[in-house]
Amino acid sequence: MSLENPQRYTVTAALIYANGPIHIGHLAGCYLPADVYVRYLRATGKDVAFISGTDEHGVPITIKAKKEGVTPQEVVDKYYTQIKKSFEDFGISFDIYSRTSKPKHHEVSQQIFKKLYDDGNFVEEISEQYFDETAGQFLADRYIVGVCPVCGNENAYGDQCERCGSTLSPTELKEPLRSMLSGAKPVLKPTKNWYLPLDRMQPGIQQFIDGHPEWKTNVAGQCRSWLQEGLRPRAMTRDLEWGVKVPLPDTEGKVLYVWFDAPIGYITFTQEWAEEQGRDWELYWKDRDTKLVHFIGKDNIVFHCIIFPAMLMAEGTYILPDNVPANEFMNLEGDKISTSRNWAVWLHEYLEEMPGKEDVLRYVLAANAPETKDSEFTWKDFQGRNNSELVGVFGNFVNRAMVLTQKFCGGHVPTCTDLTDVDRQVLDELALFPERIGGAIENYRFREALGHLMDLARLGNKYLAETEPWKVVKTDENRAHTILNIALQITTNLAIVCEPFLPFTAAKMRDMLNFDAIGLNETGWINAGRPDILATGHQLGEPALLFEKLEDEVINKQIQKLHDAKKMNELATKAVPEAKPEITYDDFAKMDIRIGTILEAERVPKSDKLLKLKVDDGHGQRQILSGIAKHFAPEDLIGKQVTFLANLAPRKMMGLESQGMILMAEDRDGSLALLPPHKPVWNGGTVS
Ligand code: B3M
Ligand code: ZN
Repeated sequence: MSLENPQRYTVTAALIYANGPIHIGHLAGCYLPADVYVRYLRATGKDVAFISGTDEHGVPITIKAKKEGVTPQEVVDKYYTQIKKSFEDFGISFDIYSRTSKPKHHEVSQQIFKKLYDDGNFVEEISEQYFDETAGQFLADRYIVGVCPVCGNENAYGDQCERCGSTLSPTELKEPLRSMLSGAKPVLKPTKNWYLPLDRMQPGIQQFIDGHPEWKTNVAGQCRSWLQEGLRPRAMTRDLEWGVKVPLPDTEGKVLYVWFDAPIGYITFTQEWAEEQGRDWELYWKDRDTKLVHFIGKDNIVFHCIIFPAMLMAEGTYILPDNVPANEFMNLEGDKISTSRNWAVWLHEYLEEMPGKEDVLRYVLAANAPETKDSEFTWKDFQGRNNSELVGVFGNFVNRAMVLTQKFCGGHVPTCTDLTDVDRQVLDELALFPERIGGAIENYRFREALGHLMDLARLGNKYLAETEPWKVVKTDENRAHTILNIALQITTNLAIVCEPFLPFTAAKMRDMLNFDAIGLNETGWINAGRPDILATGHQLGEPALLFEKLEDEVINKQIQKLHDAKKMNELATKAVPEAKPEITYDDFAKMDIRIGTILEAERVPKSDKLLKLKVDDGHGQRQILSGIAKHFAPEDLIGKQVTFLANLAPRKMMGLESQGMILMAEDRDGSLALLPPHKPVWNGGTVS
């Protein structure tokens, strides 16, 4: 069962591998909902530790390093810095953002491993693992390449075939096997590792999961199917160089399994933060009244719902997660987000190209969050939501309330007298919103919460449209003042309850409403719902525009950019053509290759491919037909020196004779380039 009304929270967001930048899928799946949740908790006065950082161990890091020809440490240093900055700039309000390569983390992970070991929680087992004798090391699954038993792909990895998507283990791969490190054939060699006997621990884990019927169905479903299949022992150590060293004698070349040390990162970072803050970290991990919540993407469910809790249970002194509200995936413009195919909207690029629009992205991602099933981001939807919802509804209401007050009341909160039925109805409605929004957030229904938030802005718009203070002011000033007072109270409420979702906008609104003067800050949720937060006479700040319309041009540029990136990526993977069979010098010498100058060029009528060229070949002019009309405008060719094959037998095309062939280089994208000599030479000059 979930804790009733806890006052202390430890909220974690997945430790992403420090091997690449953050994209919108990461935000929508994990970091944004976590941040909304935490901001809401803080606003309601709860004690929260919001913990995250980068996962800097594991094979994904070493693979990236190998690809880029740098050390793993260089990879993680680069991406840690970049990722941390993007999160900060986007307003993800971690209390600490640390990294698992820190010595402190190695110590904490080793301590916990040692305790589990000393208490007899591991099973030692010798197994046969693939070893690369040339490189002198055991091979991680990813480093073994062989033939896929399912589809026959000759380049399947030991953990997965990328052609057919099958999940594999290295021993399932068919011959010939090779090591990605040296190309050598791996051999099986016995090695000792320490296993967490999840099979024996299953009853306890089952009880823990059964105790949480309130978990999201996508999460509960995955847990159920793992348990139904029956848990198997899992090795908590690996034969690798990069990682946290195993704290036992004679374990040279062994490190902790990355999924053992990474979640312990949450604990290490809490300790780090608590030390900085002069707090007691144990309250956040060992006090039964603390609620522990892990935000993750769906690919990490088993690790957070089964394996990490099993580790904590074995350790014995820790609390277990109260909830793991994992999201599904977000797709982009009809296709899966893919780092390797560069099909993504990268956060650091968005922040640079759309300055000041952090909240627009926060809004659109939250509105489309993949809470129960995969969802979709498109730039057109982004534009539509910005223009019709943020500008048209939210911004419009706030702006009208502010500008009208400026105009009719000199920027002071006017007096509220004699409420009408319409006023009372609106205020009664208003009072319900904070709980509606907060309740949805507490239950991890962020889309719903955002919907309520917009309904509050709609309520404000409707109220102004019905009461028309700009007309009423001409005949009944007191009445107009009452209406504006109420509109301002709604605006003030919006400023408070929008903060978890739209923190940048909320800050602007706090300035506009001059919250400082009344001691209201972002933790003022307790006031939300009240119709009298702003006292009569309170001086407002300057109205500012909260959102601006997005033109087609801006959006089309983003769409084009995506498609360009995809194309570049496809080209980068296009192979250089295979070599042709060998020839002799005599074969080569038969060709009479020469330099000439193009004197005339024109399209051949009725042909979209052919150009008719007149070439000065030193002896006179010759006519050459060339299939390059799609690549060059005729006028651009005139006067250019080119290389041509002079002794090609004449051919007829479209009724015209061609005497020779212009030589061209083909670029990766299929475009053509002429081959002029590097300095002008005489026409008829030979090439050999
Ligand atoms: N680094 C996997 C990932 O980046 C892994 C998460 C660890 S959370 C403790 O998706
Ligand atoms: Zn396959």
